[in-house]
Amino acid sequence: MNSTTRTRRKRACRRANRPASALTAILLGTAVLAPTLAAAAGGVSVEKPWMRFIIKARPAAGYFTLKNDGDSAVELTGASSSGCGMVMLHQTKQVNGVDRMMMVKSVTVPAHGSLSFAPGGYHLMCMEPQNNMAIGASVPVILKFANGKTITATFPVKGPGGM
Ligand SMILES: [Cu+2]
Repeated sequence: MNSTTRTRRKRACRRANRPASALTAILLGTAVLAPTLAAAAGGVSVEKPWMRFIIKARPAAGYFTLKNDGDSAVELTGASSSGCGMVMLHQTKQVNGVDRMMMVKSVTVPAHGSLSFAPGGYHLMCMEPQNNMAIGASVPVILKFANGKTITATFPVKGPGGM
């Protein structure tokens, strides 16, 4: 990857992960009522997964809540998806009032705890949306943990506003 490509991706990435608008916040409220898609692996489950997709030329972002009902902490170390080309773990942080995205190597969910991947914070960065990434469709995402376990969850694909 040359530096021009990298810069372009970084910019696109920031756009794809803009903080939720007021409208999104309202829509997320209704999403709580949607059926929970969960796949347990050692007491760990994925709740309310979704992909925020804009257009194919821009990275999409994956959001969900990781719930750990187990007695020990779990460490998410990566993800992959047939809908994404490449998936990275990212975190958006506000620096001097500006949103900046950074790569994270892993994310730990404490025992009997949960962690949300949500607009403005942690997210899966789906670098190259594929043809199966379309609003109304779903893509499978495999979450990988430090203990060698994986969870495959179905992520419904929604537009920028969460619909
Ligand atoms: Cu990102």
